[in-house]
Amino acid sequence: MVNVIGLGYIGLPTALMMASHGVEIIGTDYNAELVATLNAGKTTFKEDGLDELFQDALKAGVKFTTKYQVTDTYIVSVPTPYDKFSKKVDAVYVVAAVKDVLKVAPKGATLVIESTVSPGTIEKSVRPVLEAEDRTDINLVHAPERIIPGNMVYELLHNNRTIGADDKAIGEKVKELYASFCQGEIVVTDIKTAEMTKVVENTFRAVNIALANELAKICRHDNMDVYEIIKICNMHPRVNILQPGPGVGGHCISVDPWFLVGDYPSLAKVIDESMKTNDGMPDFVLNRIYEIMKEKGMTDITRVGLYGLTYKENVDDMRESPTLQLLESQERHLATGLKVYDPFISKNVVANQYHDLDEFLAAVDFVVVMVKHNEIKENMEKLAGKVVLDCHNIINLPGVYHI
Ligand code: SAJ
Repeated sequence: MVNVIGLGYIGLPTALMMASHGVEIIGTDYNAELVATLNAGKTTFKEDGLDELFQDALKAGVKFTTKYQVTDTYIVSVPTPYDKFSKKVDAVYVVAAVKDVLKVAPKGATLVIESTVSPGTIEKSVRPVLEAEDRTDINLVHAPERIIPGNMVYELLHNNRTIGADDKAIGEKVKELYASFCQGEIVVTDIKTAEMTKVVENTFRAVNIALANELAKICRHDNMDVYEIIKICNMHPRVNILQPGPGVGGHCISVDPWFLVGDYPSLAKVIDESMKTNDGMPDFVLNRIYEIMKEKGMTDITRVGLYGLTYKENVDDMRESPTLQLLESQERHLATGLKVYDPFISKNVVANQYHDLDEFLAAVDFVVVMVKHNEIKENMEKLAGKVVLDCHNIINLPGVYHI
């Protein structure tokens, strides 16, 4: 039996996927409300294919509880926040989960950590816990998750995986467990390498997006079309530039690269600058709104609306969302009034928020497309006659502004 600790964005799909592939699974979370929701047969967030997977897993006997189980294998998938000032990873939840596991884990059990951590964190923060409790019999493994919100179920099945272990034989055993559902290649390596690869993957994407964002600024300055330029460059067989946007959100690409800056401040220069470039994009968009309003002779900020609140398209996840960052920046400039709408956010989370596309569009003259949800692509004609700032180059109407 495998006890999955932490039933959030990663732990829940992982637990369900393993259960539906014949692994006996008990999921544990300290949040009693979340456990009650799952036990009432409901999932806790929206994700393509998750509800179907949940039903399969229930049929296969998956269970949810707040209690840690006595078993031979644990998978820890709890969040790893970072300290905004030092930029270092804060392994507090991982350490707390490990301590709780140690209270019940039998001798020789395997403890797999899926949570993203910076290189050396397991050595510095987790191993000392085992040593202090005299539990060096526990086998430590790091199997960083790699799935993308919006396509989690597919990616869990198909992505290649990395398993880092002290002991190759234990690594191979864990590989077998993941191979129960994972159709990708599974590489076994050491723990620190596994930690580093995960952070580097997200850093690669962050630096690439930062390049696209910087190109967008250069092109804006000299009146060139950044999208046309990136499209042509990407026709080169060895060039693959990502897309500029209104900022980088989510809990990974906008966070993990900071771990390297926090741990290696004098070495991680390109990464540091890239992160600052991406973090500066919501302000850049705010400034574009100002410029366009001036050009159009508009003065009423309450006639300007932001389309999209989530950190990316077609998900309901708002963590580190560029729109929230832009609104915060507006507030910091002692301004208010921007209207907001997102089809995926039914609760009121910000001021002046709308819950119906038509009502939202009726209330504004200027629409800023912050997120490229399918909804706006399918209703593009409704933007005709409005001033539009399209931060993703998806609106095919005359006179549209870009970042
Ligand atoms: N973005 C751009 N331009 C682009 C692509 C993305 O501005 O060309 C923005 C998005 O709008 C979004 C942010 O970047 O705000 C991040 O979105 P994303 O879809 O690129 O990635 P995440 O954060 O949802 O998921 C990433 C994935 N990592 C990589 O692709 C290297 C995923 O595989 C990881 O599992 C996940 O981070 C994680 O948990 O680490």
